[in-house]
Amino acid sequence: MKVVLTYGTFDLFHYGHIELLRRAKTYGGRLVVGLSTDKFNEVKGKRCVFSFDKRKELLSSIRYVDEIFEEYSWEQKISDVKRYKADFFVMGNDWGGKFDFLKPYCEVIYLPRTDEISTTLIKTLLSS
Ligand code: C2G
Repeated sequence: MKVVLTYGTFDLFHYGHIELLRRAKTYGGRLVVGLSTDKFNEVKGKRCVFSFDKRKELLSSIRYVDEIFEEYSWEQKISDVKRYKADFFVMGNDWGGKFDFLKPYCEVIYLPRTDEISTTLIKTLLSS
């Protein structure tokens, strides 16, 4: 069974996230998601509305997702690919090229983003 690996914050979960997870799952039978911890989101400069536990609870209700683990640093991906024996690493193309260092370990795929929706847009609409 092919294993697919992806990462994200998945705050204010929306169908752009679902579309990414749905398409990622088409590459293999098992989709494993590295969910950014609250601490790592600070490193990423992202202020989250929902805590890691809430974001994990929501993500684990998505049928495409088979396993969730903590993403706590930029440096953990190579060991994650090895640990989960990932065949594919899939991210939205806003990350295009950024994770090519994983190419020796698995196939790296950047999928088109779902542009009409974003967490930033939702936050803007909520604050207006
Ligand atoms: N995404 C998308 N379309 C959107 C919004 C997000 O395809 N409208 C994709 C992103 O490209 C990413 C995934 O959904 O692949 C999760 O998005 P975020 O939660 O914003 O994740 P991000 O903050 O980009 O964190 O180490 C990688 C990072 O953890 C990625």
